Amino acid sequence: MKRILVVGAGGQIGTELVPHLQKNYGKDNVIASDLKDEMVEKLRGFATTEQFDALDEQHFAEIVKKYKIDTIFNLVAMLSAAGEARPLTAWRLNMGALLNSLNIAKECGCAVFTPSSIGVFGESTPHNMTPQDTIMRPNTIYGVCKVAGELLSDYYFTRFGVDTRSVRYPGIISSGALPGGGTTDYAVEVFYEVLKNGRYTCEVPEETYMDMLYMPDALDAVIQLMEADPAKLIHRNSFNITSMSFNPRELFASIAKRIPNAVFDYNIDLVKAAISASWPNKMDDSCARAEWGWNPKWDMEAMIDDMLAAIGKKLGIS
Ligand code: AKB
Repeated sequence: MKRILVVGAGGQIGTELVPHLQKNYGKDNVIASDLKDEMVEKLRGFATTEQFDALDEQHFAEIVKKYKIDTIFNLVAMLSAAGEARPLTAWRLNMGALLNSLNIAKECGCAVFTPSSIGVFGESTPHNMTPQDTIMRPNTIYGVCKVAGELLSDYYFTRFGVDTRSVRYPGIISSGALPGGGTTDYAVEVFYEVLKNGRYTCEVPEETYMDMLYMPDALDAVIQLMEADPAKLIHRNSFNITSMSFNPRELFASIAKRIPNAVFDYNIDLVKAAISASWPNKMDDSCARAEWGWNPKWDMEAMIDDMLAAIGKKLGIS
């Protein structure tokens, strides 16, 4: 990976992945793109930036050729809860951006990284120590797109030799850009709300376990996987990865140890409740560990300390 294009770079992952890639591969070798004006404006502050619609294959291909790109990071996605409000738009966006990435990669000889998600799993999947290879029958459009995307990416690898690789991200917790439209967003929102207002109302039921990952581990995973020796990869699309699993009650109890006056209550969103109940409680990520050395560093307690410090600073509170 020497010449990198990050598509959909203005979101939660992209705004931190771009600087991380710049640090590892050089500032001039990373191009950040997005469709929305405000995202492009934000990216312009620290990266070479292009504005285009990932659904416009011709424009997308022109950018890949213009910068002699050899690796595409396709981060374009409508997330799980937002997708349920607009399923057809979610399908067109999520699958269209992936299909264009794969076709352009085939034409231009690029590698492709597209995040998959715990959203590939559903009610019939084993919920505890969810295996790498197991039942994938999601009941969200987001999950349907991610399962189709994994299959399509493997197909482009076996049929056309495109170097496609991916991880199944759990909820990603970060202090940079906010996530939007996801079921796991509560685990980020809570930090802003308790620091600003001293309270948080959660839309996910208090006993629902989900896997989570702190952003520094999520970023390391991308580089480790993309740099991994292809001969060692038994799987490609996509690897289970996780570093912590908790439910809202446990997370809030740990935050309350640091902020004793914080108040937590619940106003359950039925869509998020159904989605979160269908996802794993905890995944088995041993294949990622064995095949490319996945070894996350952050647990829940360390993550909470870091998030409170980072967001407190951002809000000018501490
Ligand atoms: C979501 O909640 O939709 C995402 C995900 C787990 O893929 N954060």
